Amino acid sequence: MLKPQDGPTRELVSLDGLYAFRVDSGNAGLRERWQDAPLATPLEMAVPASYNDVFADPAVRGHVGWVWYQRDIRVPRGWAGERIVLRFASVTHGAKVFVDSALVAEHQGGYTPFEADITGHVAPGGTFRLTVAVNNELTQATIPPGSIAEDASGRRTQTYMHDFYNYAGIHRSIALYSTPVVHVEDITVVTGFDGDGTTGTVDYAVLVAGEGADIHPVRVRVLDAEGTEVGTAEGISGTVAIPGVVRWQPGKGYLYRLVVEVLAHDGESPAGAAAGGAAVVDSYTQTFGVRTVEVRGTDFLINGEPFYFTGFGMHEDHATIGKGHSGAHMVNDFSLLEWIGANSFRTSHYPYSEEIMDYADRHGIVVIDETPAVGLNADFAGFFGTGAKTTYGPDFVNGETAAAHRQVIEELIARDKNHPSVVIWSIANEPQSSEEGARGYFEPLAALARELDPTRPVGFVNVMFDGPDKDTITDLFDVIMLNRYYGWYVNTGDLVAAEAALEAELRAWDAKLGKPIIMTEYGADTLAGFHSLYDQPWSEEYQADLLEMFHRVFDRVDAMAGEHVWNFADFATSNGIMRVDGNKKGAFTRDRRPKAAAFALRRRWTQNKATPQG
Ligand code: GCB
Repeated sequence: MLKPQDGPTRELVSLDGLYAFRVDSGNAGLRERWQDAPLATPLEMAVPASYNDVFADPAVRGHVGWVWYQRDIRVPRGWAGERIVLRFASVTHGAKVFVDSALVAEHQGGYTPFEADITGHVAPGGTFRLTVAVNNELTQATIPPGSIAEDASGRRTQTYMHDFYNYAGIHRSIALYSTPVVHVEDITVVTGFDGDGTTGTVDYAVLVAGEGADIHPVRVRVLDAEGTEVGTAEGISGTVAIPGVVRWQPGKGYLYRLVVEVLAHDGESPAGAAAGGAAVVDSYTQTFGVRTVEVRGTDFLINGEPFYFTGFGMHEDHATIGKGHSGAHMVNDFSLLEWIGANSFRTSHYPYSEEIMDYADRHGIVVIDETPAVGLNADFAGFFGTGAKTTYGPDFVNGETAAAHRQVIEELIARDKNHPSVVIWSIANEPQSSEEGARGYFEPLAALARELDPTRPVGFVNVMFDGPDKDTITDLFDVIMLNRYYGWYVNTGDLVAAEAALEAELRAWDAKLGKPIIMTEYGADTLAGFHSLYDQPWSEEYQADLLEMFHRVFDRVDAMAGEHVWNFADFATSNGIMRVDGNKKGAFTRDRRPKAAAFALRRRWTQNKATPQG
C-alpha cells in the first residue's frame, strides 16, 4: 500500500492533533451509536499517541475494550471531482471509522495502514464529523494473541504472552488526501545489477485503478538523488537500466526516485497537456535503492558482499506517548544508533512507523522487518500466568489465528516491499517450534511470504526452549535467527558455564543447517546505577560482561552473520514479578541515557569494525 503524498496531481491534509476522547467503559458506544452526535466527554487526546499513560487515571490506562475519538474536519474546497481518501497509518488494534453516521472502514491489526475512499460521503468545501472507535482487545483470533477475563462484577482484564505493554490508540498519522479518479494504486520495484555490475536494473510494475484505468498510457522516469533523469520506460511494467548506478549500501542510503505518470488517453481533451506531451492524469513518486540481498551458504550478502548485522532489537516505546510516533524521538534513536556503531535493527515485535522505514532507507540502516506475530507460545504460560498447555489447537493458535497471521504478513509486505533497508522478513518472534502442529502451521506462512516477495530472505525468530535438537521448522527458512539468554534466564550469574553452552548450541545449529546465524536477542536486565565488583546480575558491569562473553563466542563461530542486542532501550511491559517498571535490558535507559554496556558496544562496533564485519 502506497504512503500518501502530495504532488502535482494530489493534495494531502494532516488530521493529526487533538480529538475529543471518550472511554467506553460500559461497552455501550456501538449500541448507542456515539458516532451520530458530538461525543459526551470532557477529555481530549492527541493523535498520534497511545492513550494509556496520558491521563492520571488508572481506569483509562487499564481499560479493556473500546475508546472513541472524534473531530470535525473540513474538506478542501478545491477537491471537486477528485477521489477523497481517509488514511490511517495505524490504529491499535481494531478500528471502526465513521464519517458522520456512516461506517466507512473497519480494520483489525494494530501496526499496518488502512484507508477508505470517502468521496461519496463528503462534499468539497464542507465539513464532516470523523469518529474513530478503537479497540485494544487481544484474543486467539488476533495477532498478537491474548485473552480476556471478566469477573462476576463485569470487570474485564486482559493477559497476553508478549513482553511489552499493550499500548493502544491512534499511534500514527491520519491523513485526508485527494487523488484523481484514475490513479496510481500500487507500485512494486525490484532491483538488480547487469553485466559487470555497474549497470543497475529496475523492474517495476504499476497498478492503475479507477474507471477506465486500463486505457491510460503509463510512463515512468527514474531520477537520481540530484533529480537528474537517468532512465525512462513506458507501460505498466518494464525494466529501466541505470548505467553507472550508485548502489544503496549499508551506511550509504543512496536513493533514486521512480516518477510514475498516468497519462491522458487519445480520446481525452488535451486541455491540461504540457507542451509537446500528453496531460498527466496522476503522478506518484516512489523512492527506491538499487541493491541485492542473497543468502549463500552461511553468508548473508548485500550487493554480493558479506554483511554482518550489528545493532538491536528495538521497540517503539517512550514515556507518555507510549507507541505513538514522534519525529524528535525517532531522530534521537537513529542518532544513538549511529553513535554506538549499529548498522541495523529488527522491528521487534511489529511493523514500525512508515517514517522510521523511510529514515532507514535514507540513512543506509539495514532492517529485519517483523510482523506482530509474537506470543504464539504456550511454553510461556508460567512466565505470563496464562493457562494454555499446548500452542497449536482449537483453544489457542488455531485457524482464526492463522488467518490473522496471513493478513499481517500480507499487509507488512504490501507496505514495506519497496524499502531497500528491509533485507529479511521475520514472520514471527519465538513461536512454539517443537510441538507437533508447528510445521503444519508455519509451512504455508513461509510459502506465502516467499510468494509475496521472492526477492528477500524469509525467517522467524527461534526461542531458547526449542534448540536445534527440538526445533522442527527452521529448515523452512533462509536464515537462523536466535534469541538466547545464556547467563541470564539460564546459567544466571555464571558466565563460564554460559559461554560453553552458547558455543555448543551455535555449533550444533551450524552442523544441522549450515545457514547464516543471526543472534536476534541476547542481553541482561540492568538497573542503571547499580555497580558490582562481582558477576552480579542487574549490575551495569554484568550486562557489559555478558555481552562481551557472547561476542567472544560469535567471533569463534564462522556461521555468525550478526548480533542484535536485546534491547536498544528499557521499555514498558505488563505487570509481573520478573519486571520492575518494565524490561531493563536496554543498552540505554528508557529516557535514552547510556548504561556501561552502551560504551562497550560502541567500542566493539566502531573501533573494532573489522572483527564483526568478518
Ligand atoms: C524474548 C522476547 C522479548 C523479551 C525478552 C526478555 O525472548 O523475544 O520480547 O522482552 O525475551 O527480555 O525476556
